[in-house]
Amino acid sequence: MSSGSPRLPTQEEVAHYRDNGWVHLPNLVPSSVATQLLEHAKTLMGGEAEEVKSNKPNRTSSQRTMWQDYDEPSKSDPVFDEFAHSEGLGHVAHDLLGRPVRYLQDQLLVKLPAAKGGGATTWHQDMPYLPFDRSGVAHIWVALIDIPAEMGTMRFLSGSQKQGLFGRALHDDKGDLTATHPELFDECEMSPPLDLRAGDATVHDAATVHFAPPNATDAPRWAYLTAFFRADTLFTGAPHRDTNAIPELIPNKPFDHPRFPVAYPVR
Ligand SMILES: O=C(O)CCC(=O)C(=O)O
Repeated sequence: MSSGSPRLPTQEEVAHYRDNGWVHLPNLVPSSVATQLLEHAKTLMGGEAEEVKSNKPNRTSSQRTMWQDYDEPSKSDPVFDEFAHSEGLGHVAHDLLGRPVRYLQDQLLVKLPAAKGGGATTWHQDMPYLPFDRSGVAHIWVALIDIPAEMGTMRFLSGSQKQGLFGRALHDDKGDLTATHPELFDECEMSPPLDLRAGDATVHDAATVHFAPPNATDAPRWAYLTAFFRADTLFTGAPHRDTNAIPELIPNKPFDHPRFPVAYPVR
């Protein structure tokens, strides 16, 4: 991988993350690293992200418009493997959470132009989907190209991570959180539209309510997500695609398994 580990968040950025449940990290990695990851993403997914490798049978029709997604590129591509499992990236998650962290997963999330069928990522939290007994999960979402707001950068309800959990909003027949919990949009301030440069990131807590508008440009939006969680989290035993195939995981025990290594501090 071309030189350049992620930079660490500043004290102000850490404070912003803990207070608001999200933070914008300009230049988290050099743009050359983003460009290298983009090249490898295109090799895996095709130049227009026409290859979708995930197979999620319980996905709703609205969910299918949100992204062309490719799960776990780090399993098949050494450049993603090196980046996702780097000590430097674990260190970023550690500093934001203020605790030792384990690696959870990675995913390419490409939002197609609205004119080609791409839709909004509807308002949701990630936490209700996870088989974890406690909060403290960071999603690091890196722009692999320049992503202006109109291409679909995320918006967050600041402070919503402190309000509780509001259900599996991506699957709720009643609609997303604007329909089921409209009060949240009065109680929490919405983050501003963000223009990201290649190599910039947003990081959000899995309990933070978030959304991304449809991609109003004519080019695909290329983003790469890695996720980290508190190393002392216990497994609840609930079904999840990242844990279903791992019989060694025991409910009410930590995730002591090579699939979920402690990313920082590395012993
Ligand atoms: O890429 C997107 O549009 C949304 C990503 C997201 O929901 C997440 O990272 O938790």
